[in-house]
Amino acid sequence: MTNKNKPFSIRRKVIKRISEEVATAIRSGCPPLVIVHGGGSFGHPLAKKYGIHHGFREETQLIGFAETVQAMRRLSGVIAENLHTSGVPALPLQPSAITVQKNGRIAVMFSEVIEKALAMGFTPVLWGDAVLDEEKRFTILSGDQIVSHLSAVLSPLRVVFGTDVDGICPTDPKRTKTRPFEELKRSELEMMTTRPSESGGVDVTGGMMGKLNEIISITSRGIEVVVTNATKAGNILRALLGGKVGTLVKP
Ligand code: IP8
Repeated sequence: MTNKNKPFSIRRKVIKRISEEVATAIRSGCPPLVIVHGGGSFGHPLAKKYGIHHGFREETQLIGFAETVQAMRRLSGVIAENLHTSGVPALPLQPSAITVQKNGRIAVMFSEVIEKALAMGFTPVLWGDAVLDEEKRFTILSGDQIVSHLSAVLSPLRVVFGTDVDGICPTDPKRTKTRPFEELKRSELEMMTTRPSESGGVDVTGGMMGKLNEIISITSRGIEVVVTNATKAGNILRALLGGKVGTLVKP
């Protein structure tokens, strides 16, 4: 949804198309949805510039933390507006306002508001954010960790990861020609020793490797995960409607 190599760049056409696919999925009977997006070219460059992911070290980082939170509000605002235009009642819920971490993992997340919003028919939207931390004072919370945490709370039928590659591949698809696995068991994912592809551009939360680790924890709760290429039209829609597109990771 952003160009990670260029700070504050939005891929408007991609956001618009994905919003329309989400709207079509909901109209076609997709169960209630929670949307979580990453930091892209809004969160990561600022987090890196001020070292927010390393924790609090000096006063000058405070403005950087605040700027990161604000940049993420701007990105999520664009996403929410596109969803609204498509007819989705997207409700932005700022993770830094409902979460405290402990050493980089979620210690408290006030998820009751998410559950209540879902029950009313809203589509809650959360995002990777800069958040306060009991040990590091503050740090970066990835969208992937939010998804993993919420899947324990909400027990979804399926989790869909929209990326810019075709699925989980044996080698880095951005460097070598390779095809994604159609299906993987969690045990196979755990055993995969080859280094997975790293996401391009600046990423302070572990790129594809961070995602795979969260996928392992989601599938360990009995929830299936689909990793698909969201830059290709129709994939998000098909994945939301239960189709096989990209890699399906079975518990
Ligand atoms: O892109 C990181 O979220 P992610 C959020 O899901 C920030 O890892 C603020 C860098």
